[in-house]
Amino acid sequence: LWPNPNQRLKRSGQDFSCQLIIGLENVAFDRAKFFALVEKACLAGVTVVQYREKGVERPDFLEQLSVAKALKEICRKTKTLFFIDDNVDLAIASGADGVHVGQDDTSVQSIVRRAPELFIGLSVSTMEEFEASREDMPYLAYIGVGPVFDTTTKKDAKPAIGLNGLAVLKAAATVPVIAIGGINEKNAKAVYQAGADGVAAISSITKSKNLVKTIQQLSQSQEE
Ligand code: TZP
Ligand code: MG
Repeated sequence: LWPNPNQRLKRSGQDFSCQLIIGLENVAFDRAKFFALVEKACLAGVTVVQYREKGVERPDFLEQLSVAKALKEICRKTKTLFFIDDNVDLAIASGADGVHVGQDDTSVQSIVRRAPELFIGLSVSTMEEFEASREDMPYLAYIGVGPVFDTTTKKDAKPAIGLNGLAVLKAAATVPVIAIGGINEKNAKAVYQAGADGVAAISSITKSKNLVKTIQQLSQSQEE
């Protein structure tokens, strides 16, 4: 598995700090709204778009591929990183920059073997999961840590870990920590104060009434 291309890319200074996670179900399958929202969010300063289809009504692979290719084009134009949730085939086929996986998805090691050029993000909810993923760390662009707060968006979300849980995982982490779960304009500051290097959000962005302001607040970093 060595040398590690992800580490090489990581050193080129990519910014994973403000991630919009979105699928068609998050905008009630309104495609016009979906693409307009993503483009506006990219222009407003989102640094990563992660395409994630989870619902029972989710489009089939070919339809997801056409959506993903259109998203990739928006991201290319706006210099935004483009990730796919879970699906390594879709990430490869759409020319994505990265793939985000959970603890029960395709293993990090197998992604590195198959598509060494992809950035990889991994969800970590507990210290136990962190310990179990230690050997993956050198291959990761970031870990997604949470849910920090209660979320209604992910039906099978694990229990919220709170700001303390986030701080504990940040203290152990050797890669950027991207906080997720119930993060919004109001609590983002506390999330950064607890040690997050960045945030990922679905509802606070997709339901925002003022995208520019929301993304400004989600992007605030520790130096403020
Ligand atoms: N993983 C952990 S919580 C979550 C995911 C995908 C959902 C985040 O959605 P929201 O609306 O930002 O709480
Ligand atoms: Mg997953």
